[in-house]
Amino acid sequence: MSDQVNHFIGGVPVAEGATFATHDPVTGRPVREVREADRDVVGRAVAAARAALPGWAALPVAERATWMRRLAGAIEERFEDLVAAEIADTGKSITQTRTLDIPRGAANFRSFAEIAAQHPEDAFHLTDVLSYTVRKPLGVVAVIVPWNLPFLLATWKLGPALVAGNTVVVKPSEHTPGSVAVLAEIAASIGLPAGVLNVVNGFGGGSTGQFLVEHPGVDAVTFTGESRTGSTIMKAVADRVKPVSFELGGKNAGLVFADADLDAAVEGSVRSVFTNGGQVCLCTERLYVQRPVFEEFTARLAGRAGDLRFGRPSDEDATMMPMISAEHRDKVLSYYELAKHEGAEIRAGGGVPRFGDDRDGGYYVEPTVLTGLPHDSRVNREEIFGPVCHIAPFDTEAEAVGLANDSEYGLAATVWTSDLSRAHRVARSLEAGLVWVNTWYLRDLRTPFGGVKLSGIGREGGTRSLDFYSEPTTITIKLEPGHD
Ligand code: NAD
Ligand code: 6OD
Repeated sequence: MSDQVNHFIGGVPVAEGATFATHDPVTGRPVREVREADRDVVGRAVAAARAALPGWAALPVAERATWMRRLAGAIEERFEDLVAAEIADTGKSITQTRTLDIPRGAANFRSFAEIAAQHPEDAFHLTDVLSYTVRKPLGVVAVIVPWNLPFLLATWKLGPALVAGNTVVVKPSEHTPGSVAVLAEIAASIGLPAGVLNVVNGFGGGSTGQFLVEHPGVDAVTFTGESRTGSTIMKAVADRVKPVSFELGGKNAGLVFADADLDAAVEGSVRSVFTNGGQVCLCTERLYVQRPVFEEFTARLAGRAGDLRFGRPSDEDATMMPMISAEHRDKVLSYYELAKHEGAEIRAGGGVPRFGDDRDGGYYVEPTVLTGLPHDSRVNREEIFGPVCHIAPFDTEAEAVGLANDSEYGLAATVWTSDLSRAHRVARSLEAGLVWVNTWYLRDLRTPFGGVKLSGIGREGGTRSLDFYSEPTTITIKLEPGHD
C-alpha cells in the first residue's frame, strides 16, 4: 500500500478531508499521510452501507459465508503486504505479526463463516403450536477499534458482523490505519459488493469516531478500546438506544501458587506481561505470588525482563517492541515515576533504553518489574498498558482471590497451580470474563470473549457474536385452527 491512506466508501477509495501524519514507533519519523473523515464523509460512508444492506442481507447465509472464505483466502495471498502495513504502523516484531496478527485475520473470517453456516435457529413445538425464530441483521454497524492489534481486532468484529448480514463502516485507530486499508483493497479486488465494507479514517472524540457513532443511520456500535471511551460512546448513543458491544480495558491479575510448575509460571508470565510491549488488553499487570516462592519467582521474572531484546521489527529475535506513540510512551513512563513516588522497589527496568542510533527517536521503554507497593496504590489500580507488572506476596488462596477481585476491572486472569481442584475452585471465584490456567492467551474462537465490570459489556466469540450482530424474530403458529 502507498504512504497515503484514503477512506473506502461504496467500493472505491475516497481522498477527501484534511490530512494528518502517523509516526513510526521505532524511530518517531512520519510514516503515512492519512485523510480525516468529517461529518459529510462519514455520512456518505453510512449511506453507502445503507444502500448495500438490502442486497447483502437478502443473500443466503451460505453465500455470505462463501464471501468470508474468499476474504480469508485473499488475506493469505496479500499476507506480506499486510505484515508490512501492520509493522510500519505499530513497530511490532515480524515474528508476532506473521504468527499471530495476520493469520488471525484470515482465521476470523473463516471461523465465523463456519459458525454462521452451521448455526441452528430455535424451534419449539407445543402440542398444536410451533414457535421458531428467524435471525435478521441489525443493519449498519459501526466498528471502532484500537491500535494494539489493529488487524486482529478489526477482523474479529468484521467476520461475524458481515456474515450475519450487516453492512459496516469501520474506523481504525488514527495510529494504525494501514492494515485495514489493505483489507479494503482486498475487498475491492475480490469484488465484494460495493458498500458492504466501508472504511473511514480519523480521530475519536470531536472527529470521525464521534461523527460515526452519533450518525442516525448507524444501527449498532461495536467498540474495542479504553473503558472511558466506551462510557463516552454509550452516552452518545443512549438517546437512540443503539445496541453496543464493548471490549474495554483491564488490570489483569496473575496468581502463582507455591505448588505451580515454577518454570512454566515464569515463562508464562514473561509472555503475559511483556507480549506486544504489554499492549494487549489481556496482559497481566498485577501478579500475586504465594510467599514460599515469592522471592524466587520475582528474581527470575526480573532476570527474564532484563533478557528481552529490543529490536527492529525486521529482527526475528526481537522480543520487546516500542510503545505505539510518544504520548503513550509518556503515559507509561509517568507510571514508572509514580511507582517510585508511591514507594516501589524497581526489580527490573524503570527507564528508557538508549541505543545510540535512530531508535533513540522512537518510543521504547524498559520492561519493568515492581514490588513493594500498597495494594491500593494507583499503580496497582489503574491500567498502564505497558511492559510492566507489580508483584505482591500472598499467604492463603482466599487472600489471593480477594486481592485479584479487588479491582474495578474484570477482563482476564491467569492461575498457575498443579492442584486440579484448586484450579477449578479459584478459576470460578475470579471476577473476570476470561481465566487461563497454566497458560495465557490460548484462544478458541468459538468461546465467549469479553469482560465484566469496567472491562466491557456483552460477549463476542462463537455464537455469542452472532447473537450480538443479529436480532431474532419469534414466529408462533397455531397449527390446528380453533380457539386459543
Ligand atoms: P481508545 O479508547 O483511545 O481508542 C479506541 C478507538 O476509539 C480509536 O479508534 C479511537 O479513535 C476511537 N475513539 C476514541 N474516542 C472516541 C469517541 N468519543 N467516539 C468514537 N470513537 C472514539 O483506545 P486505544 O488507546 O486505541 O486502545 C487501548 C485501550 O483499548 C486499552 O484500554 C485496552 O485495554 C483496550 N483494549 C481492550 C480490548 C478488549 O478486548 N477488551 C482489546 C484491545 C484493547
Ligand atoms: O483474541 C481475540 O479475539 C481478542 N479479541 C483479543 C483481544 C486482545 C486485546 O488486546
